[in-house]
Amino acid sequence: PKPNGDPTAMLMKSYACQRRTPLKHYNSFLTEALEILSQNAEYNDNEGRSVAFRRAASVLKALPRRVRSMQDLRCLPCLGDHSQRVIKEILEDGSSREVESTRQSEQYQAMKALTGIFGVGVRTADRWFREGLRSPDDLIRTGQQLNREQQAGVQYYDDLQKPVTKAEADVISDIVEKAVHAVLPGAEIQLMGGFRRGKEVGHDVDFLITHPEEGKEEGLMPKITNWLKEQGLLLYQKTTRNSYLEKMDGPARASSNMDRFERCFSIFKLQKSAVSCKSSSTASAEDVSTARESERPGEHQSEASGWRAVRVDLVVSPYSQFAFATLGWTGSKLFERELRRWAGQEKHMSLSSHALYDSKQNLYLRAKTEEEIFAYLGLEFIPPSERNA
Ligand code: TTP
Ligand code: MN
Ligand code: MN
Ligand code: MN
Repeated sequence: PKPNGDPTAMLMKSYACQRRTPLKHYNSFLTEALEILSQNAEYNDNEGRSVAFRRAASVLKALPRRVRSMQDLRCLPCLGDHSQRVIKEILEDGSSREVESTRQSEQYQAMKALTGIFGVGVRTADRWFREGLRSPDDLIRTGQQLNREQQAGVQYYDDLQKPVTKAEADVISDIVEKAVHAVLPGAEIQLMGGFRRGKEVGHDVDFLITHPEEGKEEGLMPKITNWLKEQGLLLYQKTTRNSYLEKMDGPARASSNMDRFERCFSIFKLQKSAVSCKSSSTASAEDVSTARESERPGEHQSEASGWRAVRVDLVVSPYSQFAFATLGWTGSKLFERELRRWAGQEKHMSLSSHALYDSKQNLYLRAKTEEEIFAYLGLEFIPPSERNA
């Protein structure tokens, strides 16, 4: 091969926000393996290692072809020794022993099951794991103390494990639009997260809501949730109010990228008939007759009923912050993380879902569109469908 090697490899930029990453790519056989190691590092509270594996996987997602030999990886950024070892083993043997033993390990499987419960993070799951608990069943069996969120998480566990389809997301979009317009005509609603990036399934449905007249959006969330409750469409909701202007009150949670919008974590009750009508798919009658008996007492069995539970996130943003909120809520999570790292390390700017601050000029930069924000950051605009880093 020529010393210059593969021209596409030469062009691979090192920040994920500098690259186009489509949803479908050529290297899932490698990225799935690296993402298991990333996930496992997260379960072990090793964030640095977790991000390193995730960045390595992300580079492979951006390649225009399948990796066939280690030669194909020359000149690629973000591939550390450990990731390269794993890739080499998969290319040579078809699988990696480290990945397979992680996948099979009791800790990995239990942490996956426990953190898979709505309202349960790594810390809580790890404490339960060390107490010998392995699954939602174990929590019920041993009568663990659960908060309201976790109770809902256990109650609707099976439903919430099932991927949400685009057809279901579209039905929920119609419902959210109806709710929002009933309480605030003129408000704007935008589908966010994975579905905005073109995913066909997701773990939840995310919405961003605003109103072109600044201030009209204040106090909107309780009105929306009350309307939904009255219609019998909400199984669970927890609203946290906007705290963006209260930053100075308490100690800033420095490394947290949680934003401070008025927001609602909820679980919707979605009628299956509404979805089969809309997507005209073949469904229902047979599904109902094959419903299995409940294995967990007190848990909703979706197969036996005409509805399922779906996780929905609602966020309300003032119009002046809408572009930043849109960028911040589109994801992917790695893409967001890389945008912020780029802003800080390369541009001496600070990006959040609320604003972009320029430390050199000492001022906040205004933006009406995502395109303007990319331009401020000196980045080529990457459309949502290519932010699947
Ligand atoms: P998620 O809904 O968690 O992820 P997703 O939609 O990309 O994927 P999935 O299909 O599994 O649902 O988050 C959506 C975006 O919201 C994500 O890009 C990051 C952003 N976000 C915040 O800005 N603040 C938060 O506190 C959280 C949880 C997410
Ligand atoms: Mn290592
Ligand atoms: Mn989502
Ligand atoms: Mn979400």
